Amino acid sequence: MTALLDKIKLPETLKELSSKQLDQIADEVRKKIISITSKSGGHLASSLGAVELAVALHATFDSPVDKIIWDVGHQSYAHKLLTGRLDRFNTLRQHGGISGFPNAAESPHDPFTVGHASASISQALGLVKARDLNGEKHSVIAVIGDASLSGGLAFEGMNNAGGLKTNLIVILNDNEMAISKSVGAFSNYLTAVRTSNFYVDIVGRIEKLIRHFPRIGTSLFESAKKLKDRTRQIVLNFKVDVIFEELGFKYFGPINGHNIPLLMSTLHHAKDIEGPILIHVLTKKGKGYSHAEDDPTRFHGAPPYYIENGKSKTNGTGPTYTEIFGKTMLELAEQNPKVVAITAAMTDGTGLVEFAQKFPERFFDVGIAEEHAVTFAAGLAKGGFRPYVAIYSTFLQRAYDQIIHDVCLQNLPVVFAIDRAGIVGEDGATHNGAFDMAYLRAIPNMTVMAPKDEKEFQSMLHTASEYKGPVAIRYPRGSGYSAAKSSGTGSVCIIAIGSMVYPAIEAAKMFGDAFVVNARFVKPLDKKLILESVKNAKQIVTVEEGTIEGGFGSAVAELLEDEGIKIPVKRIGLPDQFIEHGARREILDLYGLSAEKICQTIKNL
Ligand SMILES: Cc1ncc(C[n+]2csc(CCOP(=O)(O)OP(=O)(O)O)c2C)c(N)n1
Repeated sequence: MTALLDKIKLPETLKELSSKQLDQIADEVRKKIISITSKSGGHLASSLGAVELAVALHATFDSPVDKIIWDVGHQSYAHKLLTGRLDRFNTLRQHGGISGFPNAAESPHDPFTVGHASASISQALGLVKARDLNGEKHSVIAVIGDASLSGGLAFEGMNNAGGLKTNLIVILNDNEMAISKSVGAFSNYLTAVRTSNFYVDIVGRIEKLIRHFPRIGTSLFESAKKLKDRTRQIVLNFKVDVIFEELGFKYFGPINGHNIPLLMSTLHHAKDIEGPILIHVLTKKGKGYSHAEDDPTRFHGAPPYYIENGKSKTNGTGPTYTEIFGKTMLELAEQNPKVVAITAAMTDGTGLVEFAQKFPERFFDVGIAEEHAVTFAAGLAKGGFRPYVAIYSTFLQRAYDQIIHDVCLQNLPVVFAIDRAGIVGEDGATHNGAFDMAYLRAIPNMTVMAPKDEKEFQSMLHTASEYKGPVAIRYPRGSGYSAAKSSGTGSVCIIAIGSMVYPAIEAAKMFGDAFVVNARFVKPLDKKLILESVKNAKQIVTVEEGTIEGGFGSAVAELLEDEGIKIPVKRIGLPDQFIEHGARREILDLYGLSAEKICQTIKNL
């Protein structure tokens, strides 16, 4: 039921509500998030943890004049519900529906379209400086999770902000979790801050006091403020050094991130303070839905589920590429003591949970730090190890210079296991792995492969363990084909790569007069195979699940041009645009990458 939510004009009216009514709003928002994600799937646990924070922010600030930036943005469902998207929220993550992440095209309340971690502070600081230069006065707020704060970009932003000394509010939403447990020294440091019991107790008392008087008078508020400042001082002097103060931020916290009056009083206070501020709020991932509280990792990004018992509604298909990767890594590690695995805060997502348990010494979760992950792998390779760096295609974009400078220039045997290459589906534009073939094939020394099915994937992973230089293996989301067979004869030669080999085979069958070449390599191209295959063709068609600009098809066209072959080439791939969210199958069909559409394109030639 959304009795109150439905009635009021959002977000403006939130300011007129009593604290009891705001609690009711939070409750209704929470129920809505659970009811919709149980059908659509989505980022439930993080969003539930940020409900009160979103209510307090919108009840305090004037979005969209004041700018609220949610880091990553997977936790922004409450923000969406409070900023004009209640009616359409039932379309969450569906094609043409509400995006699962902040999206500037969707609402003026979303300053940026986002999905990658650790960018909010830099984005906010840019807006802050633009505000100052324009002579404007509004507030700019970045909300960043404890794990996202550990990304290098966040530190770069803080470093700059602390130096510039202008008004910026950073809210550290600390739930001690990334997708799984937060890792690293910074996470340990935050634990030390959190467990400064003396301060927490005092804050608890202030909370109680304020709760008692929802519309507190100035004097009470002022004394609470003084008390808090004094307490903070004690923490500073006797408990832990608050690192944020050293970085030029005024630090407030830690405070209970589920207490709306306390959040609001702190935010009001923050509005009037000069310079950069960091408010440290403690939240619980999955708050208010017991199954998500108990298993926040599974409910970080969950498929549709039954509300009553939290069980997933989707039946497992065949083994996913991710699972095959995890299983093959165990084999490789058993065979070769030099094999090590690296993930950037995605142990579950990349299929490395079992590896981490079986080979804890040879497993490294480096946090949300893709750049570091790659350069760290370079060091391990230099030291005689065979690192497999498992990173989703979209997040590997972060580490481009590290791939070039630290791995390829040194020609080190680092294996890049690039999961979610191609269309990811419901997560949309920020998460699609559209560019890896184009961006990797430009780098000297790099070998880029893509398997057509599970078997080939396994053998590529094995081959990579013996290879002398850097290797990238890109594979799509979901399950593979057990063993797709290339086939046929005809006047059209379809040269397909990876996930598109099987649809190409289907298309060739439908068309009748075509045959398929499984290219396997994006770089170097299997020149002999391709030249041999196109010898008698009247038309060449390339198919890839990646951008058409400079991708696999471009590589084939360049090869044919270099060899003086004049057969026309039609390249089928993702168009030169950011591809929106929707079910993977639906999006592939929409952009011409289903068997039917590939066949249609060939017919049209
Ligand atoms: C650059 C980048 N790497 C990895 C991810 C995948 N990812 C999405 S959310 C998340 C964890 C975020 O944790 P935190 O910032 O603490 O927020 P919480 O979900 O706990 O609220 C990760 C690793 C990402 N979005 N961006």
